[in-house]
Amino acid sequence: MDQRPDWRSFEGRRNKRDYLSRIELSRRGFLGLGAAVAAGVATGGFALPARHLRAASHNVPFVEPEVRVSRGGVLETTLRAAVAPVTVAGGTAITSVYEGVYPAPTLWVRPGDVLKIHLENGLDGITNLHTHGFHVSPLPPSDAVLLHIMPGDSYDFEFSIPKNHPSGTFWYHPHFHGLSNEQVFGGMAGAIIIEGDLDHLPGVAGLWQHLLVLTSIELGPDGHLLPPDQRNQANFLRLVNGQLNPTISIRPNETQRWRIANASASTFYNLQLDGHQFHQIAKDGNTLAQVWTRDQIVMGPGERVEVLIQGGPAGTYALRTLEFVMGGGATEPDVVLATLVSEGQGHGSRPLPTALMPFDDLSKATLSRPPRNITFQVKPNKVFEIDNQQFDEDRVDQWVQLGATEEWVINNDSNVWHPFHIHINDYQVTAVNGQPVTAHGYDDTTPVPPHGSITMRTRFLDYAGKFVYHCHILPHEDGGMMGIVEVVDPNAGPATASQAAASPYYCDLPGLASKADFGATTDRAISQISRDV
Ligand SMILES: [Cu+2]
Repeated sequence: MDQRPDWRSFEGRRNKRDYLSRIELSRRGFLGLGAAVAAGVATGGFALPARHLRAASHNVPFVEPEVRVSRGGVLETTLRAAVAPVTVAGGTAITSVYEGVYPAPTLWVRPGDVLKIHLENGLDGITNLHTHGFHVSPLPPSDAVLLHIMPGDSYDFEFSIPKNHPSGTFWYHPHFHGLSNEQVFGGMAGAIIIEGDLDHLPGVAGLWQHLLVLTSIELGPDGHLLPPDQRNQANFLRLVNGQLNPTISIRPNETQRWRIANASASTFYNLQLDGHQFHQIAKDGNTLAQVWTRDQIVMGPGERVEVLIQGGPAGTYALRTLEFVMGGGATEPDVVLATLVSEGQGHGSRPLPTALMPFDDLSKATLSRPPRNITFQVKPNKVFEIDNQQFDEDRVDQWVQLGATEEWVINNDSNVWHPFHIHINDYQVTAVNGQPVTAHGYDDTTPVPPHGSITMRTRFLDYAGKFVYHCHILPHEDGGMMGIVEVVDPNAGPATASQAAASPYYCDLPGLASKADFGATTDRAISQISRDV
């Protein structure tokens, strides 16, 4: 009954058959793997001279990950995490992936759907799963990143996506503290598309879409990840859907919608499409209030943007990431990510949308308490901290009352960029380095400048429980730059408190050191939980 993708989304010069052939193409790529693996092994595996290949690859047709679509309000699927030979940049890598593909399959759902994921851990390390950008429960079996899914075990996640959930581009990846970087860097990352309001807006509906999953990786001659101490960020292969510099085609004047996800573990991009502008319509799965046209877009790890591209005159254009100074002596290099070829019969140009979707402006909202200050710190010997503490899964760093409207100032007390990310509830950036800014919409991930700050406002709506906020450069996160927020429902009766106590999340309440922060109602709820523990 429920036929998705909604083919109306793919009207224009292509139709359902074209779309299916596109999936078929990626399937063929998958089926062709066997031969590629054999060849890779026979020739000693993978030997990618990074910079060399960057220039060498031409006319690689752009492919997109396999799509798994919900039917009748449910998407039930298995994600098996295991080390497998996969096609990366046209060669064979042997790395940790989901479902034997790099990047992972795209999950396509709608607001109100239930997403059921049977996660099998075929790795030799602990793993779990995070739905980045989802506003869903942080309690098991939902977006519970404090879960430990042991090697050989499996787990059935179930994400109930609210009916009023924003539509847009999201992604999933493992989140087990200490192994997040290795697993994501290896290739465990995939996109999630929530189809909804945005897809029906005039000027957006019916556009041909492309998904660009940006990842980076560094492989040794044997096709395995280089050991961490041998990696050099400047040499990472910067891939689009696992491909090195694929070719995307467009017609002159045609408008396409590109969903771009930075699913890399630690790479910043400074995107530019030569000869074109980005007409941005969404950020982090949130539709902007109006189209934001710009020449370059900086994207830290974890961020997503959706942009409209209007095909330029016939010709070839580079989608590149420009040099970006990370700080601390590190610089991201200028690399061509993909090539846009504008060719064929000119397309009747379509007007760009102007107004998109209003958002709930929190800049004048009444706050439930004084602002919180959170500070990212880098200490000697690669010790990464927030507020002078490394992550501890048994400690709650911020207690929040369910329904509260809060302002958080995220300070960066170091000389490198750190992308801030918080789970479950998105936020509105209201100031950068103390200077007020007018937001275009909500974020879930925002780069915090070196020795600077961002100020954001957020509402802790709908879901009580523990979740995390952290730097999304995953080596920093694994190094300790993460904290736990616990949202407590002040109206939770004894039954709820007792359920909470039965959850492993509540079995180890920390000392109530920051108790002074709480209002009386929150105190009461905490004391109920404590008694049950
Ligand atoms: Cu960081």
